[in-house]
Amino acid sequence: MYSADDFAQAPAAPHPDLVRRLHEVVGDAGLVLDAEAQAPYLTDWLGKWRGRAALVVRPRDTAQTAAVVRICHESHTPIVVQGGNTGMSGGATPDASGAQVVLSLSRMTAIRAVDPINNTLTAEAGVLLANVQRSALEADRFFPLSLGSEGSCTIGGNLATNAGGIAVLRYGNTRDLVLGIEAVLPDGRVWNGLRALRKDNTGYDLRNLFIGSEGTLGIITAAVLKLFARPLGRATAWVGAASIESLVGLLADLRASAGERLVAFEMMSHDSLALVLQHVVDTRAPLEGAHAFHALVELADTRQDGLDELLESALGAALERGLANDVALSRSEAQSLAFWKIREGISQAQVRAGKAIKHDIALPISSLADFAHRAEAALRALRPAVRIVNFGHLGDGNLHYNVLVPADTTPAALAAETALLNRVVHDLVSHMGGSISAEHGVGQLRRDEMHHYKQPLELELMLRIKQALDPNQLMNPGKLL
Ligand code: FAD
Ligand code: 2HG
Ligand code: ZN
Repeated sequence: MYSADDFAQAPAAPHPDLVRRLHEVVGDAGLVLDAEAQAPYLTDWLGKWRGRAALVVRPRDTAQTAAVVRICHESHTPIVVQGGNTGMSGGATPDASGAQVVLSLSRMTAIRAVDPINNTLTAEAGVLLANVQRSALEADRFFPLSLGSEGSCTIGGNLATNAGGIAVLRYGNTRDLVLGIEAVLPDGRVWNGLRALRKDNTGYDLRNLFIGSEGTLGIITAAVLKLFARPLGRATAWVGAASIESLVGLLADLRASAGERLVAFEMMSHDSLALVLQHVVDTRAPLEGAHAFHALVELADTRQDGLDELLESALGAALERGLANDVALSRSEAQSLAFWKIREGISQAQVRAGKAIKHDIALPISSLADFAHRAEAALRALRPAVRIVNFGHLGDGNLHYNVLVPADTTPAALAAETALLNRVVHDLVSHMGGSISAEHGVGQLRRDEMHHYKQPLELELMLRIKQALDPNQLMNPGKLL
């Protein structure tokens, strides 16, 4: 993480020969040289990381991307790939050297094909996730990946981070939603793996190497995505509960009674809800009274019949068993949207309330309550007044167990506090068999911790793969490994 002092304001001076050669490939429209125009590419959406770039290149298609990468390969110029720049781990921000080229996929926005019989859609990497969803709906199909950032993140970024989101318990992570990819390798060759097959056992799964590799092995330029039946019925409810244990019990009951129709089970603590109500306009508490924890639950099906009744009777049983203390069933689309606005407002509320030390952890669902108790006890032993913002995708075992510190905390104090609290939370996660990065990736944020929490053998194998694909270390250096 750079401090403001490390960040020189003057733009880097790229080698004129590099500029000339790249200009020959992408033209005026594909080069961003001006310091002001470059600025948004040089920091992340939180302003947490800042860097400089030799220049920003925006190729229009795969051929241009390949030509740009070839030039960078020949001139030993490192590349930072960028999609929508909504990542949470600093993976898309260049370093402070000014030697790196930022390669933005933002002009590669074509939907190449939609095949409703094969249930597939082929999109270029720069297509916004919301546009992939829309194109699927236009073909009377459904693409289920859904994140708070879906209006700004790209499908290439989703693939590169193996993004999760709110429907993982039903449809899986991004990795589970892809059949094939096209990628430009670090030497500029194009691998066409755009197969639209649900069965293909012809050796190592190269596609899955690139998915989740955060721009360190190559550039994903297009993908064949899986489509699903379009859900026409939805039932949404807000649940107040006394504990995470109760919500985990409710989740198990709903999975048993609703099966595949349970598509989302999101959790937030009382403090997370309070933060949204205080900082996000047009939000109000869905339930009267104070509840220690809340869940936003959604069922969906290709037909509406019986869905409301199913949710109502399952939640009625939960109230009787004490798994829920109060319930609000959504009676309209507007009410469902109001519930989701609260859930999706937590990131924004944290930004407005201070600085968040973020933890994006995964554990077996059965361990989540125990983890939350132990983590809180350990944090409070060090910092009795600590502000914990505990929320996340309970349905798939992923908590955003964040800690808020005041906005005026100095960078040095924040760095020290982050190191201390990360160690407390991540040691516990590791001890309990969990992951320190469930869905946001490693980037710069977790890179140094990888040595502590990843098995040496796993790290060694990852380094060997990196060496095999990118021997000159030109793809996103300083990230992930
Ligand atoms: P970027 O931020 O541009 O890049 C992310 C990483 O991928 C970088 O390492 C970059 O180098 C690499 N990369 C980007 N494109 C390519 C490519 N074409 N080829 C190779 N490498 C590439 N994430 C979740 O998982 N779940 C959530 O619920 C979620 N909610 C969010 C809510 C908000 C409000 C915000 C701001 C973010 C949220 N995120 C969430 C994080 C973020 O949106 C995801 O990580 C997303 O997948 C990043 O996509 P992007 O296009 O913005 O990628
Ligand atoms: C979410 O689930 C995102 O809302 C963001 O993954 C989490 O702000 C965060 O820490
Ligand atoms: Zn999340």
